[in-house]
Amino acid sequence: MDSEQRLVVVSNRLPVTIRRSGEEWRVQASSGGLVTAMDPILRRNDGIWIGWPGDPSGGGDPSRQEAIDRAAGGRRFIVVDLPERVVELFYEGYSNQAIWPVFHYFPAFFSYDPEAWRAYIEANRMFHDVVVENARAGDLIWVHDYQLMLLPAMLRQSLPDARIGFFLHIPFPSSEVFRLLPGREDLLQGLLGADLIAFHTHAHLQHFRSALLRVGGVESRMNAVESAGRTIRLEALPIGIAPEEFRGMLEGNAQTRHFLSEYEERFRGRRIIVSVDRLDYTKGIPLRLRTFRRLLERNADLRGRVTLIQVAVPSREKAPFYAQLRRQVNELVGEINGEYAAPDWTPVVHLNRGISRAQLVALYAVADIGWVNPLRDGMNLVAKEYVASNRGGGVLVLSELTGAAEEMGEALLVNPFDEERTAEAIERALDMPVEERRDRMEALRRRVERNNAFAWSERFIELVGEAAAERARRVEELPGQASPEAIAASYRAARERVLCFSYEGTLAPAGASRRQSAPPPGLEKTIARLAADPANLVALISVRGRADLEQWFGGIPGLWMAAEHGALIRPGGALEWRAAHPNLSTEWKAPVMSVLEQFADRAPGSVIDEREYSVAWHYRLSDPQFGDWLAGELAGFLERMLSETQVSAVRGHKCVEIRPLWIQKAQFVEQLLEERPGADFRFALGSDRADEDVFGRMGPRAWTVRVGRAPSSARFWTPSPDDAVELLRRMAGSG
Ligand code: GDG
Repeated sequence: MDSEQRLVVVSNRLPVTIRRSGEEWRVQASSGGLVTAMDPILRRNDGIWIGWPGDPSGGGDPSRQEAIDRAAGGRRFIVVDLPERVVELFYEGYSNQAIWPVFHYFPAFFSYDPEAWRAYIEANRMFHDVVVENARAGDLIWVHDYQLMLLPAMLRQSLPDARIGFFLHIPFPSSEVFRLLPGREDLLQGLLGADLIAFHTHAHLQHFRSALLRVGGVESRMNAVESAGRTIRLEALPIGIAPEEFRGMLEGNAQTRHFLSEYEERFRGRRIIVSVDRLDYTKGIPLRLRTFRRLLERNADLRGRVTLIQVAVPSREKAPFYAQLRRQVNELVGEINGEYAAPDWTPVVHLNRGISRAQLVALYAVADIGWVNPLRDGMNLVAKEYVASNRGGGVLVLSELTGAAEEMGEALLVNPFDEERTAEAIERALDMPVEERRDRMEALRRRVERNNAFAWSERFIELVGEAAAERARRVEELPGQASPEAIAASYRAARERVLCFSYEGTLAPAGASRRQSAPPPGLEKTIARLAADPANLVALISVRGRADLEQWFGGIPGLWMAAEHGALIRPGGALEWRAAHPNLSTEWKAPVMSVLEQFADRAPGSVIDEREYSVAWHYRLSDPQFGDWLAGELAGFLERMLSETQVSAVRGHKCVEIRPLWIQKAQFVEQLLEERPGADFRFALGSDRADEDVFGRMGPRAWTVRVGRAPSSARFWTPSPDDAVELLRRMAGSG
């Protein structure tokens, strides 16, 4: 990052816990994957970190900030004070009892309380307020994790130009599971406020895209999605660690070296297996213990020779299931040790507490096996830390249900639910020849070093920068918002006018049937008023057939109408319709209809709309993913089938249109302009790709307005068909 760009990290927890102890404030570093990854980056980037300090009771005491600043050592921490009730409902409630279990595929552990959902919104709002208060122009705001999924959109509202990135540290589940969550649409919309949304793996990213489509109805591309006129970049960016810290501690830290020699001495002649986790039901601790018991059961020779050292840091102790897990783990450890321990050997050394970093690194270094067993994990940093601390002789046994497994193929990958084969993998690791161990470890080590935390964060920051710059460029290219006053004033001042409106999606809803796209109340009257002014030439272009247009607008004298995209035209003042082209062959329709019928049968909810010169297949109500896939198949099939004809199949929004090549809206517009060559007010309203031609033909000084904000050759935009109708009303009222 260059020097004037400041990094603002926002996460639920600050990397420190601050508690009052008598008159004093105690500041203690906290552990966990996010802290491990972000702390070195913050130190490098001279940034600020905004988060909750882990204690609800400190708000308003200035001495607290002093204590934090003293402990921060050059970093800047800014506190979000969350009231106790909010912490309970937002953090322990919706975050940890709804999102956490659902995102980790534990729907049975999921519970929902509407009160907790409201607190989640409230807490995100509180984070928003603190960020907005502290943000400076040019900051890059990096929002972390599942507790703050609404924050990007809240920030986008208040800071429309801010550069915002979001990283999800936990898995994003299949849309089938994601949809269990009440609040799911809001979570998706919340994320879409960012410039970049990143996940650990491509699988998580694909699940997110599928949730966007199936839950949010939002289509996306492989690495981008459009929302509210912005392009949001999507990426898979596996997090790394700072490997040199581990090596540095092993080489130069006196404490670490002290523990190392102590452990080497204590476990001499024994093989060591190490595992380190937060005590969480996703980490697979009971399954590991059962597997270890099985290992001892079937290998009498390992008894007395292998020790499992298990560090399980207590976590979320107030939440249900965690106390139960703790009991279960203690019981299993008791059973195994009770059954197999000898006076000079304890099979499982279980530490139900955090240990110092120096101890941790020394343990990693002495361990013959690092055993990482989660039932689901976004990434898992312990696997990488074990590799970074290993001296070449160890073996990593890694659950394939972690994000880390995607990058760590040289580990022995296991399915933790399959106790038998996992036990076999441990046996294999224990027996593995030293060369193989070294080769595998070396390949892993190289990758852990290369894909480190700095490379990860630099890439993230770079991508947010790119995406934000692209957004800024597009904002400049986007049409400006239409001002009804300015348009009405220009209308009033003009002597002769041409007004041309597309219909579906512009003045009325786009629908597959006549009923769905019936005109909104009052539209006919407004158009009639405009058409009644002899200075005006007013025209309407629709997808629908002539009968519908006749019925809706046929009574308006002087109105020009084009049906079926311009295939049939009724000039102003005429009573008859005429085809826009002499070549009226419709022989192609019968074979096309029979193909369409087959496709419609395959996609429940889809409908065929047959008109005189064109046909469309709509699948708005069908399964979106299947519908899109089938539309691709259909368009491809028809393209081959119609290759020798003057007819083409075009994919539109949730539909495939089949129509002769000679049908073009722009020709109709040409005709209108020829009718009124002296018009000093030209106005066009449209909303889809075909309308771009219309805007182009109207000329550079015309009032061209697109409904919906998106890149367009129109000069202006207006939000919805209702606003477009309102615009016409303003003109009609000012003539
Ligand atoms: C989330 C995602 C993702 C653990 N015990 C001690 C200790 N630790 C440190 C480890 C490691 C960190 O805590 C745990 O990180 P994980 O990645 O294993 O797991 P989560 O906390 O669940 O993290 C995870 C991560 O975010 C990052 O994106 O990988 O999938 O769930 O750094 O070393 N540190 C010390 N003493 C301990 O007793 N000092």
